[in-house]
Amino acid sequence: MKQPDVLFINGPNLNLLGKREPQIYGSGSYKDLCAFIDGFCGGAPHRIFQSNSEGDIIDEIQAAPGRADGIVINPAAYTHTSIAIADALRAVGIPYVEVHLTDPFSREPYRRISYVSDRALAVVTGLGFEGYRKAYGILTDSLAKGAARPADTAESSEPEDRND
Ligand code: CA2
Repeated sequence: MKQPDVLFINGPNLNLLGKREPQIYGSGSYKDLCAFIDGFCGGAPHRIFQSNSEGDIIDEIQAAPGRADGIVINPAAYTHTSIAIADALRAVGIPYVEVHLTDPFSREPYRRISYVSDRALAVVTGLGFEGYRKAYGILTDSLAKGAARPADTAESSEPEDRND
């Protein structure tokens, strides 16, 4: 069977990993995280995307149908604020797993809400980099068992690049 193509999305400030607050987020850099992801994906197709901009993350999610079979997303602080990112994930209908380096739900009260959790296949928290491997395993196992893929959820074949 074809190996699933997985899109990893990392939200704002994760590019600072290793440079600030190592006591919270660990000492590994963002480059180290990308190398870790590349390592456990082996030869399987994947793409890693990071942005500090909510709109760019939404554009990446909207571009995913036809390119990715599943998404592993750490929306970072947008987890707790962005109905727009949650709407984009819901709109494209691609299976996704939410991952966090820390356990935001046991931190400050303002981190206890996630707008993306309710539709996630799973939410992986508190495992540092290892959480990405766990999230990838959950996602790929679920895809192998037939979790909905973009083609399965598409309701029409209307042109996609119109703005009207
Ligand atoms: O634990 C996680 O993965 C978070 O998604 C990280 C977010 C935070 O807002 C969420 O509540 C939980 C913050 C990412 C910022 O990463 C930094 C890394 C180094 C230095 C400063 C921030």
